[in-house]
Amino acid sequence: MYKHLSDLQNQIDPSKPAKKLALAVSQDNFSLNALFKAYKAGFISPVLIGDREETYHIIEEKGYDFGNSTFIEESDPEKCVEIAVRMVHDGEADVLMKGKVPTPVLLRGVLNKDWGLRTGRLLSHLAFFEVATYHKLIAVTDVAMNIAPTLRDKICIVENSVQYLNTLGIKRPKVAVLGAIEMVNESMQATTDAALLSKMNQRDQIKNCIIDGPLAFDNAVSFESAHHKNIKSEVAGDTDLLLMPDIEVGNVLYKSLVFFANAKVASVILGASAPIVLTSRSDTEESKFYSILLAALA
Ligand code: COD
Repeated sequence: MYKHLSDLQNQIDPSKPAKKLALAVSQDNFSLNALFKAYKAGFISPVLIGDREETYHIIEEKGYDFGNSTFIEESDPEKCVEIAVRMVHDGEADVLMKGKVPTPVLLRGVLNKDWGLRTGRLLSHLAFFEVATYHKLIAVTDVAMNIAPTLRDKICIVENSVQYLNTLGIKRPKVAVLGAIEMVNESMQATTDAALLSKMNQRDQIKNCIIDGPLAFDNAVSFESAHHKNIKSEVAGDTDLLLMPDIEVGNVLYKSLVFFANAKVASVILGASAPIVLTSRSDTEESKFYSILLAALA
């Protein structure tokens, strides 16, 4: 069981070579800070793609030495994305990272039919939160990529996430499918989807996890709340993964945890041919570092 994001660093195998990471639009202070930390820790070898003057201004100001790392000069952000994505597509890099470029621009590059990172699977975003008031790391999906997932999309989102959690050694993660209430209400799509996902899991259509839902947020994360409502569930109060009904709920929860609960967060995009580090501008340097770590572990 992981309690802290820092516990994940023990999963890095120091005997394995560093993963090559392509940073698209490298003139980004926070990304470079986190990347330098990952480079020093030995698990990342960066390729910087961006505006030379602005990137080197940051690097020199901070006194960073990236050794023999490659730098590719390109001042147009969309072209930077294309270069970085193509490198990963062609197997010249193992991980893609967003620098100073809007998320949809990077994602459209990733989804490009000719040189993108499509695999035929749905791509989805997985975030890990370290919250002082919860007894272990809690994963949340999807708060940043899929806007209004259908039932079919939710199956893929759960499968991407469960596969990743299994890789981290969390053998049968407990998945709570969130709704506003814990009863099925046919007027609330989130609750009917949740019930179907639970049944599919019981019938082994979705494997390697335990799914329960609908659960309201309080019963998903608190034994007392679940007990109070007389909910009998293997998941309630001990959730490893929260499945969001849509991007708005997910994004508001993400930001509430960070801004109101002082949570630490790290995230990764799964389902592509390589892991993608897609942090938001407001994420701290520490958060970006742990996101790079998650991608290196994928
Ligand atoms: N996985 C795999 N393929 C996908 C996915 C996905 N998650 N999303 C779209 N596609 C494929 C579609 O099947 C289609 O072939 C093609 O990509 C284009 O699909 P559209 O028309 O839906 O694509 P876009 O370009 O309009 O939108 C894709 C985005 C990922 C850019 C869009 O969904 C988006 O803006 N998501 C939210 C990103 C965001 O702003 N996050 C910030 C929150 S902090």
